[in-house]
Amino acid sequence: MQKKKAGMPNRESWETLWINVNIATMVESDTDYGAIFNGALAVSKGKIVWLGTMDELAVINYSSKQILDGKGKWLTPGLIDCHTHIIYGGNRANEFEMRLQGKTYEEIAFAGGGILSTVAATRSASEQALLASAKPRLMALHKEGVTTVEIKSGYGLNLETEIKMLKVAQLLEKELPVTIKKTFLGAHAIPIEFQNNSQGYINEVCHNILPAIAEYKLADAVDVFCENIGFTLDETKQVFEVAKKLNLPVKIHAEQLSNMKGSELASTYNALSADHLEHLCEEGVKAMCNAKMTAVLLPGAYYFLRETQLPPIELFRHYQVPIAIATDSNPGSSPITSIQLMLNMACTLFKLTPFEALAGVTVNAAKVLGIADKKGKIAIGYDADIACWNIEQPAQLAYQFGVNPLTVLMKAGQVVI
Ligand code: DI6
Ligand code: FE
Repeated sequence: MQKKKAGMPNRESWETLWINVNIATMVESDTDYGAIFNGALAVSKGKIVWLGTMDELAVINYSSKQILDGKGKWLTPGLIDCHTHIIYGGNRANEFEMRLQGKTYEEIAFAGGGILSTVAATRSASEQALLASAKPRLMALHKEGVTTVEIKSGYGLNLETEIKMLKVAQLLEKELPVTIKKTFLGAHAIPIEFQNNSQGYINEVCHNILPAIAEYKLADAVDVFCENIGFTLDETKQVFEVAKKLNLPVKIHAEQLSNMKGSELASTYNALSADHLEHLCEEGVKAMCNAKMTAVLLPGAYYFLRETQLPPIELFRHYQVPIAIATDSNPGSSPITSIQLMLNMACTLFKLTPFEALAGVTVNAAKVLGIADKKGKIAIGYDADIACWNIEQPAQLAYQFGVNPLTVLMKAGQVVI
């Protein structure tokens, strides 16, 4: 440690300094948004190294290579979409039309459409074709301030195609300045070759596909679609047991269409999150609270499937289960690539406050991805993934939809938009 000589404070030397900004730090505090008004923020080597008010900055001896004058705009953490399925072949506009004529999502799935039709299109698509169709989806999210995205596999349902999907996810990270977290969702549907033999497919997932994915280090987490059109509790448990042995954290698609108690099962594996949750009961909320899980709510799927059963928001608040919000971007139940629309829908459809909605795509979304120690907040030592918005108050991010107020996006300390 260098000693400070009296009267000669050390000179701080920074790479980039934001000045004249209001900052929604999203650091837990009694103040909404953890706001710093008329603030400044310094970045070096991809990290946030200083933040405070302009008055505090005025008494510091500093230099900065680059100065960005925010002129009163707002900074938030770069947004995090913690639940997506953006890599897939084809589209399901025909099923959308069928649903408008009265068929339900479940009926279409039981008749061999739904996820399985996307599986067929994904199996026959080349790696390059999947990359080319996923990139504009990721770009659409990125242009709205997203700097971290979780992407699930699950439209391959065999080793070859699950690997292909996860490799495309890896490639996307090289194409755009977005951190990608990859989730293996092999237990998404029962593939045609295992029709009426779900246990046979679960054996394949547990003994062949998942161990290989883990060996190739292609996944950061393991997800299961626990549902009447997906997998039973017992089948889910078998997959979680293997994930546990392989040291991979788990999460679950649960209680979307029915209450199968998937969230409670997931809580016994200290799952990162349970996602959807429209049909979750109080016991499930308590179990999630005890296991410190996060609830991921997906208003896009609720909207697109014209669901009417609301997730138990009041219970999440009561038991202090953190709430994350994500697009669930996928071809069947949420063909949506707008995180800003999700902020709006989280408030209009689920009655979250604009603050809760923003926490859902920052601090709480980071928890879901196991990166809460470096992303999702504006705090010293955190990654300098920062969005600058042309708004007068943070509630505008959820209030309006259609005009994109993003003016600058910084990823790991570099201005990328
Ligand atoms: N729940 C969902 O919302 C997506 N997968 C899942 O398990 C929907 C997948 C699809 O319909 O293609
Ligand atoms: Fe999903």
